[in-house]
Amino acid sequence: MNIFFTRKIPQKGIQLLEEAGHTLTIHSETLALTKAELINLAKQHDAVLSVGGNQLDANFFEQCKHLKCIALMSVGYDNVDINAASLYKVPVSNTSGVLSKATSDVAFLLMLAVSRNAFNMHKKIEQGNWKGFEPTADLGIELYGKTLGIFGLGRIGIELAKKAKAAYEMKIIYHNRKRNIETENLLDAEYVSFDELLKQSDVISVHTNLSDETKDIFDQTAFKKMKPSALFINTARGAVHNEKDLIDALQNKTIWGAGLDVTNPEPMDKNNPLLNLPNVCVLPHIGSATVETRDQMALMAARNIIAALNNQKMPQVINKEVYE
Ligand code: 8YV
Repeated sequence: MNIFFTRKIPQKGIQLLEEAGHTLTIHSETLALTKAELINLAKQHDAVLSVGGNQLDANFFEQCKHLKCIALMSVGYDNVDINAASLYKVPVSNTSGVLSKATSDVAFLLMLAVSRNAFNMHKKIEQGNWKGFEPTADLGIELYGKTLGIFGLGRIGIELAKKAKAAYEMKIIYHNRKRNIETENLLDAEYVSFDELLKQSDVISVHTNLSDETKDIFDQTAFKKMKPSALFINTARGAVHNEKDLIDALQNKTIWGAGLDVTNPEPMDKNNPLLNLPNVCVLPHIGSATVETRDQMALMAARNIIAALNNQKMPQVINKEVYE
């Protein structure tokens, strides 16, 4: 059958699909396709492997209800109208599980980098400003024994909590829509309200999905409730924090620093004021970007397509209701 890829994926995934006898069309340019271009291409194929934030809205599914499946090469699916996919009986799968370790590594990296202002220190040398030893300058904040507040304690948050406990004996608190006693017991974590998460955390790390409920939830009001020494880390989705309010909070020293692997929009403009603030580190959405993880993601997406094209249930299907 014919499969359309919205971007080039690691060879292992391509090979698996070719060995299964499918014909692949790969859009290998970095620039994302427009909605109309994607609909037009999807109409000529049996399945779509979607990488990156292509907006698959109700109109897409209405026009492409012939599709046997959509396989996302991501855990997040905020770019997909899942209700519309279900309405038109198109199964959609994601790659949940395989990227938790790599993404939590980036959250951990940002925590450390921001707590010691590593990226600005690099810039300091680059700009010729390292003049000598200054005992009271360039001081960071230590993480040992501090409180890590996780907003959205799922697979990625659990991996981060494990590292923070093992390396820094951090106390773990979390806020989710629902309490998860099993995870609490595993991590010795404490469930708190969103307000308490803001007030008690020395580091807040965001691992929630993006929804109407979580969009802009970290706004001026939220930042004002945080400690002036607090770090804000987001490796989930850029729209969970309000960028203008975050910039104000950093400029006014309402909070101490921020580490972002996600921005809104992506890519971020090179003149964005965040890039010139102290105690800030911004990365270009590299959470899952390791050779090992991207191979696993490509293989998982490919296996899901193979299942769907064999009229079997996709192992990582999101909208299970299509099979009922
Ligand atoms: C992906 C991600 O690299 O899985 C996710 O949700 O954000 C990243 O791992 C990105 O979405 C590309 O599809």
